[in-house]
Amino acid sequence: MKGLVVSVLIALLVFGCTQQYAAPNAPQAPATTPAANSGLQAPPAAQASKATVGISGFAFNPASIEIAKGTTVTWTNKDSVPHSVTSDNGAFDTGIFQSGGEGSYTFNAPGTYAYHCSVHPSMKGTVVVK
Ligand SMILES: [Cu+2]
Repeated sequence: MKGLVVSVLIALLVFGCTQQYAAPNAPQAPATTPAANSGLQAPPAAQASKATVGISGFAFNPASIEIAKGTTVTWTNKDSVPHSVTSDNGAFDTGIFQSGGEGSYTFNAPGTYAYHCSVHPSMKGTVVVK
């Protein structure tokens, strides 16, 4: 009896595996272009530059940063209260994010972007995009 149970279990295991591998009859994506071009290293479409600004002690740190256009800036809230990163002229707004949260924005146009925290307007910072 015990041997039968083991046999059934093995049969189930084998069947389960076989079925798993045999079942997908889905059309395979044609492995054309990526493999064919594998020798060519395409240049990164856009340099996904990143920068980070911490928020602690009710201050942006660093308060002013200079970045290349196309850079995504991420602000990380290290305080115990919510903050936001809100453009002074309405160009962008991360919305309010909680302690431990973060907000980000990608700057695609050169310029000087002054911002503040909508919860604490005395908190100010600047992003200079070259
Ligand atoms: Cu704040």
